[in-house]
Amino acid sequence: MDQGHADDLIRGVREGDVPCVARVLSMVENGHDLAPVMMHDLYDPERAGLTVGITGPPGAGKSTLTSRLISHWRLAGRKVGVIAVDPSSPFSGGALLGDRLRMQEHASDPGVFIRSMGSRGHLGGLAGSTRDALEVLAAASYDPVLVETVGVGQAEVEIASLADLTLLVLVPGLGDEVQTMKAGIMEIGDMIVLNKADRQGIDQLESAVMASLELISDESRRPPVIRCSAQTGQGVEDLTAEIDRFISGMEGRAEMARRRTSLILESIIREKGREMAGAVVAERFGSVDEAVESILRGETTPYRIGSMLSHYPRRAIGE
Ligand SMILES: Nc1nc2c(ncn2[C@@H]2O[C@H](COP(=O)(O)OP(=O)(O)OP(=O)(O)O)[C@@H](O)[C@H]2O)c(=O)[nH]1
Ligand SMILES: [Mg+2]
Repeated sequence: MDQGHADDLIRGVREGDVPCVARVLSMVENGHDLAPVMMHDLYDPERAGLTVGITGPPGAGKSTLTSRLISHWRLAGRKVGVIAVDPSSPFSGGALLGDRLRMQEHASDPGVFIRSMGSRGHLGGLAGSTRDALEVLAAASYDPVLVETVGVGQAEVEIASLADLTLLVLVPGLGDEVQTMKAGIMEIGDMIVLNKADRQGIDQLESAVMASLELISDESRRPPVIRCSAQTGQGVEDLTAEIDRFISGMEGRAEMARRRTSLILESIIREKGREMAGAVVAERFGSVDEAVESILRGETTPYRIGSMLSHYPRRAIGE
């Protein structure tokens, strides 16, 4: 593909042409040579669209909630994008089975674009592709773009946190749900959604969450907590109202543009840092495994390799 064709695709994305959007997403996912050029052209830090990350433990009702949110914004006449990310799945492109089921009612709506992304065994890559996919869909005027990640591991949280606003979905009966929160999970969400409010145990969950939030000493940094039932729809309006409030509460667009740009740049620095360091190790030793063998033979240490990386291409300590 040449630059001319890339320009056509970029124009297509800006016009909201669905096949073009799908094509560009595939290029991003597959690490096509022209992907960075396209992203460079499409990136607009002050874009109007909002991206919303939805994360939480398996089965918390994230997809059901996503489906509710889609309905809400469709009624308001907005085009909605959805990216479903499952790091444990090698599949991508088509919707994952469960998500397809849960969001079926929207599958034939031309105003809704749903895309699944799997890891293909490369977690860092997945965060990068999701980050870029959010920008592509926003450039195609999907607003909001929702990104659902399965699970609350570091990778999933990193991915959901790439969005402008992150919802952490919790449910009654997580056992000692506060366990996970102790691991700092309360700091993930800009908003905490207590889903399955139609179930027993919702009061206990709320008390536990509130107690953990009290550990955040700066009250203004405590995320709002909203009860809802994605199944019955109860409380979903409160959630969408809170989301609207969140957006207007940020000191205008400028703050959001700065926060987003900083997240994206940090993510690219992490990704490229890993890539560059990996390439240097590969150049010197052949592979990480061979570097390990070299260390075991007493030829070097992990620290000297580290020093080599920080001084590359200059000389490292002791060389
Ligand atoms: N009672 C009740 N059940 C719900 C509610 N929301 C979702 N469920 C049910 O919980 C189950 C899991 O819902 P999903 O929406 O697939 O949950 P998820 O978090 O997307 O699950 P994964 O993507 O597999 O992590 C389904 O059987 C839903 O019908 C709710 O508010 N109340
Ligand atoms: Mg799901």
